[in-house]
Amino acid sequence: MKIYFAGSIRGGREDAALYARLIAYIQRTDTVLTEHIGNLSLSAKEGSVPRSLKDGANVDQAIYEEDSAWLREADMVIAECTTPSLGVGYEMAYAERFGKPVHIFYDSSRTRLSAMLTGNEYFHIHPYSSEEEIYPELDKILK
Ligand code: 6K6
Repeated sequence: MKIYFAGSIRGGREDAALYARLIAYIQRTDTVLTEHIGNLSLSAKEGSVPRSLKDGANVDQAIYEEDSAWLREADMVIAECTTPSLGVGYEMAYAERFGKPVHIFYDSSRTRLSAMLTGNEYFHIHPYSSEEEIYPELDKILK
């Protein structure tokens, strides 16, 4: 399957190492379209830009166009939502609009997820209290 993995960038990079571990786990069996989410050298201030972008291009517009095309191409969306992110919230709604299955993970001891996600039965919500709980859930989802 082609998986769109979503995680916070400008919302804060506190969980970037976790994103990298989850992406590596998913990549054992499936394709992750958004490997860069786990890039530890990418800061919330976004020092680097994708290599494919030419000088002078509107970087944010290119990010939006590339990511929304990947969302339409994906078979499934998996999001780690412990660090709140406007971009990830937008992606959840975009995926719903295009009928993509959406699995949302969050650490319930660190955050209360928005009611706009927990209150929408479309989304598959997976609260966890330790990282080890995530991997068996991923196994079930990716089967
Ligand atoms: C450079 C290198 C890697 O990434 C960059 C530039 N920034 C982005 N590149 C790709 N996707 C992005 C970038 N910034 C935000 N996104 C998308 O929005 C991702 O798919 C994330 O799931 C989500 C994060 O949103 P914010 O609001 O936390 O930035």
